[in-house]
Amino acid sequence: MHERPAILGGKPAFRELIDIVRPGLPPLEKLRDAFSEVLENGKITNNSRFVRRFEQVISEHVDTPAAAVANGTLGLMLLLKALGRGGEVVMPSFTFPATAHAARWCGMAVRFADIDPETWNLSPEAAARACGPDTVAIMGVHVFGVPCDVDALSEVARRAGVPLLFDAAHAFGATYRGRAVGGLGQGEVFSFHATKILGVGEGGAVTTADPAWLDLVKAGRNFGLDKSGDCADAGLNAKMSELFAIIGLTVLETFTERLAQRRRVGVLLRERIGKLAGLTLQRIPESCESTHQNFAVLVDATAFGLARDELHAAMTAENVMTRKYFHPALHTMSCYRGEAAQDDLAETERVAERVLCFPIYSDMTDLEVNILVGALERIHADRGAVRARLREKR
Ligand code: T4K
Repeated sequence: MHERPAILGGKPAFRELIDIVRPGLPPLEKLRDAFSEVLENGKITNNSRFVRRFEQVISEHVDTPAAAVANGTLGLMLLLKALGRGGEVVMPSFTFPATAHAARWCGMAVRFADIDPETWNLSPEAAARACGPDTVAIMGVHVFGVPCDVDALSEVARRAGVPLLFDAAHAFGATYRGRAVGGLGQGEVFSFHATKILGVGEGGAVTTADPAWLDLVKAGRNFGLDKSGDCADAGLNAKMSELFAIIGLTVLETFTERLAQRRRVGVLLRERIGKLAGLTLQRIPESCESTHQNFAVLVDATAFGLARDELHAAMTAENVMTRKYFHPALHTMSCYRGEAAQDDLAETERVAERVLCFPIYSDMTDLEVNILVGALERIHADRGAVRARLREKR
């Protein structure tokens, strides 16, 4: 007889809970010299040597000038503030709240447009429909590290006469038609949160080829102070810490290898998990290289035999952390429900109601992949009994 899923009394797949994310932080000895230098000379913040070096290396990676910031959310706010006016920003609702919150904090309205049913990224057709006289920007999100349809969105933005921006929080290292994410929109924003592929703790970067925007972001991260000591606008304190920049520089030394490892793990998970009936993978267009920031599937309750939340409960019993990124969709959240015009967001709702993310790390071993997939297969094989047990528990 095959082993039973943990939810039916079998042994959990993992002895202890495995996190959805395992940051790839460097060992202390790699950081010691630079940390000591900073702790001894006291230059721990205010865009000193390591932050400046970090943003230089980031800009070399993406071939676009960069400004380091304290986190991705503040980066989004500073980029939107550089547009300099109110109006409406067209964006997907299938994203992390930070994308919309940034616009809200800048006094801009949010106009949600639907996503592509296969890539789960902002649909160019829906974005075109959502653009109107108040639109001041289109903000795509490279969801889970899969680049948006940049060419089609560029055309929509060109026709609407507004800039195309990207929330690239998940996508440092991703490419679109051989070009690095970071240089695809007129402005893009990375997150270097601990959970991200280039995770430093807290951090982010705004990349833009527009020198005026770059100056505004750089002034904006430092209270709005310009070189003459004047504040043309009310800025923020969005400076990155030197200590996080040191971690970032050290992580960057091995970033290319880690990204390649992660892609290998991503492809393996896709091959294995994609075979199970009722689980749909995010489409990665051939022209793109994803970062595999998150490994997400859509769970079709009928075809898989369990609904998304049932699978989540069964995986939790196996000591596997899963997450519903991004559920609930933003337009259903209390703070956006009242937002004026709403498009038809049917695909967003379909995806948000079914999505489930599984652990993925650059250093995930083949054994870990086997154990994880094995648990999933056992749950699928016993889906009828699993469902009955979960219903009893309710
Ligand atoms: N745009 C998009 C599309 C985003 O996804 C995000 C952030 C942003 C913008 C804003 O960027 P930042 O302002 O954050 O730079 C996490 C992150 O806090 C957030 O950065 C991220 N997206 C979002 C998708 O996920 P939680 O609430 O899910 O994290 P938490 O604390 O539950 O941890 C998740 C997993 O990570 C666990 O397995 C534990 C592990 N972990 C977490 C932390 C904080 C670690 O191993 N180490 C850590 O230090 O939000």
